[in-house]
Amino acid sequence: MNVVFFTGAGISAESGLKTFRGGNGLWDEYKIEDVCTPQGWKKNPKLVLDFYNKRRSDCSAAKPNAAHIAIGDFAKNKKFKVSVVTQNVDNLHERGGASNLIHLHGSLYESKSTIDPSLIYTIESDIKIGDKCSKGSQLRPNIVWFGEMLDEEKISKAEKLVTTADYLVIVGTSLEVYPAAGIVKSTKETCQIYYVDPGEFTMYLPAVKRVFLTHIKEPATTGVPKVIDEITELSE
Ligand code: BJW
Repeated sequence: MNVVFFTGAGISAESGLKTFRGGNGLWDEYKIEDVCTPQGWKKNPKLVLDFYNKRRSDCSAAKPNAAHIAIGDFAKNKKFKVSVVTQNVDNLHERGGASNLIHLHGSLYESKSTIDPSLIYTIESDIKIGDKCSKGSQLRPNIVWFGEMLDEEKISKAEKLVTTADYLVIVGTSLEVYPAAGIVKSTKETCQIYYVDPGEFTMYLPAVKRVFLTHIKEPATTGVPKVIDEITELSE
């Protein structure tokens, strides 16, 4: 049985990391165009670096919660092939034990050259103005900003995983940002879809697929373990 988890900022909310949208989200505190676009980077790189340096430091101080850990533990069950496709740039899935993981929007723990996108470096601490790649250009966070293309290999691998999923478990995402959200539409018609999120499911799904959708209107830390128990029972 193939089980794919597709996760967003909401899965890390109970670890203390902010979501983007909704009350008290990051986009209430910062202007998207200032910190999350190539134009913002050109205008004020220091502001962008400060934003991501703070996010990295907040993430390093946070701990994986019961949802990340439940997914990591579930991946050890040999009856299932478990994959995680995340929009998150934090590393809480890795620290919760997940393997077979795709980060669609990049990682807080990588920097990237501004002249050669193939030059990616693992980092633990701040990126500063004056930090350079091996070809001499300023380093930036390896994050996909609005208007930038996602890594084609990652998005097509994610789509393939979703196409073959018997269960798709969507956790903590508003499904507003494309092309990432679009992968939800790649499921086969018999795929059982769970949506674990206290908010509404607003995406259009054709009726043939919608009948297989279950909305667990709960926070991730209670909803995810429930879904995993249900999938385990259904497969016995
Ligand atoms: C809980 C909870 C708890 C709370 N438990 N749940 C098609 C149509 C329209 C627009 C476009 C389109 N295709 C492309 C676009 C443009 C654009 C886009 O999608 N815009 C829309 C917003 C309208 N997309 C892009 O620009 C993408 N690039 C691209 O398409 O390139 C090709 C192209 C280029 C030029 C022109 C056209 C095409 C790139 C998108 C990059 C997104 N980057 C960000 C920031 C970087 C990462 C970072 O800094 O962390 O990624 S934006 C931000 O949104 C971040 C997230 O990964 C992403 C998704 O957010 P997410 O995870 O869903 O969070 P929220 O806050 O929205 O939702 C949280 C949820 O949690 C809520 O539902 C809560 O209820 C829930 N929750 N507590 C469980 N305890």
